[in-house]
Amino acid sequence: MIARDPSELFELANKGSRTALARLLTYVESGGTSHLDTAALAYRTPSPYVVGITGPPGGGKSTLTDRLITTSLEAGSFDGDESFDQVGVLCVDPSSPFSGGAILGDRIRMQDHATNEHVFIRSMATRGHLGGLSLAVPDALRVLGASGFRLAIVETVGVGQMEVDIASAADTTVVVTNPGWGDSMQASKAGLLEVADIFVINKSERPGVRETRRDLEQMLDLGEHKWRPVIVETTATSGVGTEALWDAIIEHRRFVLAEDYDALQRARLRVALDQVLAAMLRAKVGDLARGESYDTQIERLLAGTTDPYHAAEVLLSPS
Ligand SMILES: Nc1nc2c(ncn2[C@@H]2O[C@H](COP(=O)(O)OP(=O)(O)OP(=O)(O)O)[C@@H](O)[C@H]2O)c(=O)[nH]1
Ligand SMILES: [Mg+2]
Repeated sequence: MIARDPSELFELANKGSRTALARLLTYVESGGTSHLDTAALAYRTPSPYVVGITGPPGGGKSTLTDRLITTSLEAGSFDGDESFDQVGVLCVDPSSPFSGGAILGDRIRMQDHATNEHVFIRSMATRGHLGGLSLAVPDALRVLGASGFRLAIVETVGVGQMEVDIASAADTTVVVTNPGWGDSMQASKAGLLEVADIFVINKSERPGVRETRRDLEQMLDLGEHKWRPVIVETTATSGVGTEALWDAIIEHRRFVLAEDYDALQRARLRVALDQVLAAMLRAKVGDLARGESYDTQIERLLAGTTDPYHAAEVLLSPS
C-alpha cells in the first residue's frame, strides 16, 4: 500500500515513484488538509523551469509538446548549466471541469511517452479547492519541483484570462499559432501578444506562413520589448523546427536568468499570494452572504430601513 503522508510521498516521488507523485497532485487538486500539508512541503523547493505552451484550440500544442519532450530529453540540459533526465508535463483545460475529449486526445497523442520513465504527464481539469486552476497549477508545478523535476511543460488550451493567468506561472511562454491566424482572433490575439516570449507558426507546411510572420512582426513593432518575442516556424507532425524551438527556449531562458530573476520570482510569488488571498476572501464573502443576519439585512433593505453600505458594514463587523 502506498503512503498517504505528504512527506513520505515526496520521499517516494524523489526516488521515482510516479504513484506517489500522482497522489500528491491529487491532493493539490482536491484540497483539504492534505493539500495544505503538500503545499507546505512543496514551496520549500524552487520551482522547475516552466515552459508554457498556449494558443487557440487545435493549433498543434500537444503535438509540439510531444516533440519538445523528446528534444529536451535528448539535450539533457538547459544550456550546459543545469542538467535533467526527466520532464513533467501538465495538460490544463480550463474550459472543462472534467477530463474531456481534448485531454484524452492529448494523452493519446503523447502515448509514445506514456511508458517512458523519464516523462510524467498529468491532465488537470478540476477546479482545485479554492475554485481556480490558476491556483492549482502553480502548486502542481511546485510539487513537480519538490519531486526532483527541473523542467516542466504546461499546455493550456483556450483563449482567455485563464490562459494569461497560467502564463504568469511560466518562465518561457510559447504561443502556438498557425498560418492565416486570422482577423477573427483579434481580441484573444491581444492577450496572447502580451504573454508570448516565443511565437510558433505551426503547420508551417501550409500556405500563408510568410503573411502570418509579417503580421506578427508588425504587431511586435508596435510594442517596446526588453525581449522581442522570437518567431519560430514548425511542422509538429513531422518534427521540422522543433530543434529551433528548443534553441529559442534556451535563448529566452538565458535572457530570463540574466534579467533580474529574483525580481521576477518576487513578482510571481506576489501574484500567487494575491490569488490565494482573493480566493480566501471570496470564500469568506460566500460565508457572510447567508444565514440569519444576512437575511435580516435583506429584510431591512426591503423595508427601506438600511442601504447596502450600512448592511455590509453590519455583516462585516465582528459580532
Ligand atoms: N498539417 C499539420 N497538422 C498538424 C501539425 N501539428 C499538429 N497537427 C494536427 O492538428 C491537430 C491538432 O493537434 P493538437 O496537437 O491536438 O493541437 P492542440 O493545440 O493540442 O489542440 P487542443 O489541445 O485540442 O487545443 C491534430 O490532428 C494534429 O495531427 C502540423 O504541423 N501540420
Ligand atoms: Mg492539446
